[in-house]
Amino acid sequence: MIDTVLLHSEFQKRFGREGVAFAAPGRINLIGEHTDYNGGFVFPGAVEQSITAVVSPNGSDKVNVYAVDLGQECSFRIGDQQGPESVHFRYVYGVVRELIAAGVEVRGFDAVYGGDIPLGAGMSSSAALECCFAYALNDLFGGGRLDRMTLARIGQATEHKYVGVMCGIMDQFASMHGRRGSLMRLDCRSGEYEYYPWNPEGYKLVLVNSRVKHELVGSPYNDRRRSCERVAQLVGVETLRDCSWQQLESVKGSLSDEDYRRARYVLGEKDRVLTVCDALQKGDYETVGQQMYLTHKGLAEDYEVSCEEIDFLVDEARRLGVTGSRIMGGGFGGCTINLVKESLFDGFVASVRQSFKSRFGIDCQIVPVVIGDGARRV
Ligand code: GAF
Repeated sequence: MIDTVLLHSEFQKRFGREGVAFAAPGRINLIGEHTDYNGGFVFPGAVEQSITAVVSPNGSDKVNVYAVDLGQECSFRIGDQQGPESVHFRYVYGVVRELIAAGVEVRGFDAVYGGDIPLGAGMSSSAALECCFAYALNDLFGGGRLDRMTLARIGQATEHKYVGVMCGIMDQFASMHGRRGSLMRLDCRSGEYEYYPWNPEGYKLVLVNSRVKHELVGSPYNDRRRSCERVAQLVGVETLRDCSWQQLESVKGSLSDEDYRRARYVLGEKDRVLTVCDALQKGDYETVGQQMYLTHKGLAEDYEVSCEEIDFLVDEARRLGVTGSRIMGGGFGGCTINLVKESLFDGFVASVRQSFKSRFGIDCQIVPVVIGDGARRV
């Protein structure tokens, strides 16, 4: 987590008084990728890397925020109908507007924020930013009235209406509901979820960040969602969660090859999530890992959200005996998530660093995974 002392002192320097600190984390996802907006299951966990904000009401109708990591500031009035142009600050603006629409009387405030979630790595730094402000403003102006799921939906609505990414609920859900040491299985159709203690004896999870910038704003992410919606409509179901293999085959002739392959990936991923849940109950991490590789194959070949650098990282993982590896998150760059036997861990990290550097001339970033808590006052 970023040094809160530093944020407090920056706040004091800029605004001449004390503020209150809040944090919300990024996330990993073990399996269940691009299933959330298809009404399916996801298996995320919050991580320790977070966005932290020091916030205090200022008695006016003006919001003044300063992003330490960017060295940029922004001001807008609460009633402003347009909001800032910079995408980064639109996350804060959107959360303010959505909280007001949900009945929280947000007034002017000052804030300083920063974080340690690698940007563009597919670890949901934008969801963490939304959740941090949603949690903080609901606490300061709403007496904590809105529950965590409502706050997660406020973050998601911000992406949809103010940023233009038609994301599912996984990232904001994970950032709001994370619990130290546990992954969560969320049914994105019903909103029901369960905590799964994550203690894979003899194995470790580690992310390898390709540093290929993953950017969902303006990316083909929305096209993937539209493909799925077209297929669901043709089959006559609300989402692909309710589409069987038979139903998909029955409409194959009326689908473009691309839409067919997108839906084929989603149906396969639904099955894989259930296989992984079953394997986890039995402590069978080898099966978990095999399913991760299969997810990667589907994401690369059918869903087409991988890239050369990420495919290289997954191939290297396989070559080095890693139990499971795949691209994580929305895709188009970012990280791989790897399930590695402890005995192979050091060798894997050293080899992948070296081979990635010699192939692409880039230092990949190794990000150890520690499953942490969700949004909170700190
Ligand atoms: C991104 C989105 F924000 C999530 O909602 C989810 O669809 C994910 O991509 C893919 O599983 O992180």
